[in-house]
This record gives sequence, C-alpha cells and structure tokens, in this order.
Amino acid sequence: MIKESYGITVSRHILDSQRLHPEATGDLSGLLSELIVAAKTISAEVNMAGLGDFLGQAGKTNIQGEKVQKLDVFANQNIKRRMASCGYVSIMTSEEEADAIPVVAGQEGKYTLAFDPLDGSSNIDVNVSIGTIFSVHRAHSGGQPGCEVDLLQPGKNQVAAGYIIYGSSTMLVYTTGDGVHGFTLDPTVGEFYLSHPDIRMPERSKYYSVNEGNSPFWHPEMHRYIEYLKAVDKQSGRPYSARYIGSLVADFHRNLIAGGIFLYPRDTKNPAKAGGKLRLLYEASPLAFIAEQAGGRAITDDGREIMEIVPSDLHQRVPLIIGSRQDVDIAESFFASRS
Ligand code: AFP
Repeated sequence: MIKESYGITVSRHILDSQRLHPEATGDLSGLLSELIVAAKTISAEVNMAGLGDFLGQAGKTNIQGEKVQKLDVFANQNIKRRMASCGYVSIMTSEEEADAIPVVAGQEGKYTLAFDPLDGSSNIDVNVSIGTIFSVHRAHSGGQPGCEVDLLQPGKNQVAAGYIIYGSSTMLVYTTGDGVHGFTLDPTVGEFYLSHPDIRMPERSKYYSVNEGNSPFWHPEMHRYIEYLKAVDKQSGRPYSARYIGSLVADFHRNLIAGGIFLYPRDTKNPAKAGGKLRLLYEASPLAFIAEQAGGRAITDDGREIMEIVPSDLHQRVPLIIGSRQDVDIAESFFASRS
C-alpha cells in the first residue's frame, strides 16, 4: 500500500476536532500531542524490550504493593518529564507514585493528567500486549500550581481519555467526548494514522473476560452471573466464550472492537483489596469514558455508574464491570441485590 493512502494523521484529527469547538485555545490539542510523543518513545522501547536491558523487575515495589518492572520505571519517567514542562498541565498523578506530581514552576497549564504508564506490566516479560492509559480533567486552579483536589474529580468531568496499546501493532484510542477514534502507528514513519474512525462497541457480545481463578472468593451473585453466561441457550447466544489476557487495556481493547464484557468484582481473596482491584483514576474512569462514548457502559458490582464516582483518594480501587451495553445491563440485573 502507498503510504499517502493512509490518510488522516492523529495530529490532523486532533486539530480538526479542535475546530469543532470555536472556544478551544489549542491547549488540549497541545497536551495530547505531547503525550503522543511520549507514547511513541515507550512503544519503541517496548518493541525492543527483549534486546536491551529492559526485561525483568526494577527491584522495588510501587504504591500498589506490586513489583515494579524496569519498563514501568522508564514509561513513568518518560511521561512525567515530558508532561511536567509542556505548559498544558498543572498537576499529575501516576499509578506508580504515591503522591501527586507537581509540574515545573512557571509551566502550569489548565489541565490535570492521571496516567497508568504501563498497564499489565506483569505481561512485559512474556511479550503480551500492554498499554498506557490516560485521563485529562480541567484543573480548578487553571494556570496555577495544581493540588490533589484538582485530581479527585469524577469520570464525568473528563475532557479527554485514551490509551496506547503496545500489541501486534501499536494503537492509540482516544475520546474528547466526540466519539472514540483509533489510530495505528506506522513505525517506519513514526506517525499514527486513523485506522478505526468512530468506533462503536457491539451492543451485545458473546465474550466474557474475567480471572476465573478468583472464583472461590467471589460473592454468590457473581457465581450466578457467570453460570448464566456458561449455560447453553441457543436463542440468547449462550454459552459465551472466555477471553482473559490479564492486561486490562488489552482485554478492554478486544471487547471494544469485538464486543464483550470485562469483570473484576470485589472478592474476599485479599483484604487489602476488599473494595476491588482496579484503580479508579488510572483504569476504570478513563476506560468508562471510552466505553460510554463507543456505546458501551461501565458500572461497579453494586450498580453504581463508574463515571459518577467522586474519588476520595488518588489510588482508590473500584470493582469494575465494563463492556457491551446489553451485557452490562444483564450483569447489573444479577448484582441488583447488592445495591
Ligand atoms: P499489572 O500492571 O501489575 O500487571 O496489573 C494489571 C492489572 O491491574 C490490570 O491490567 C489487569 O486487568 C489486572 O491487573 C489483572 O489482575 P489479575 O492478575 O488479578 O487477574
């Protein structure tokens, strides 16, 4: 294929979207462009991880109590350094760091940024898809040094969210509230080209994604729902097939494109994670924005809309049920007794 025929680059797409909002100053476009540069650098390192010194653990544990991988450290530093001096952000938070991250003095912008630098990083060493997830809010203290309160906003206040998945190809998927658009990186040119315009999640699917090894610790409603998915009923397309990668960004991406429901409910396995495993600010909230913009839905296992939850802590965990709208609606009916 001739390269010119790839068409719209992500930069042009961002600028075209900006033109739809005459009040826009270009700051959000600038922020997204800077993030994309960081993502390209991470993509280049991920693609060659097996050749350099990037596989394996960095020898420390993060705020989540998880072993930090060397690529986690690289991705975190890369995003942090670039975004701290870009002039569009007033304060940041990373899944890898305990405290909010200030930006360079004098470079404060009007947005906040929450990011998971490398989601699914336990999959790095085995060459399975991983990704970077991001979420952007308007800071209350626009143009001033931001504070933690600026970061503790519900998902419904997001102005942009997205992820970069480092998979069989590197893809960027993002929304600014005008639908969800996907771009594929041509590594020979170093450019993301629009490959998946206006992504719509299938309304109903035949796939479920869950860590079934946790089933001894599930609540009864979860058992009943999964049994329902596995029961034979030709008319409603059951049994569903299971697909679980263990990188949320990869499981979500699969379900976004092919349809599916992902569940990580509360369980009794680890008292430290009694409220669920996944992080609200870095995982659940940005993916909920994308799911909703693509026609899907995201709730907790007691029927709360993810986008409505006001975070009380930077590293708050939530139960997450996300995916094709009708599948989430059916799951909700099983969990109704918990609400
Ligand atoms: P890591 O980034 O530490 O690998 O965690 C990944 C994750 O938060 C999310 O991406 C997965 O969906 C989930 O954990 C997998 O958790 P289980 O290993 O408990 O199934």
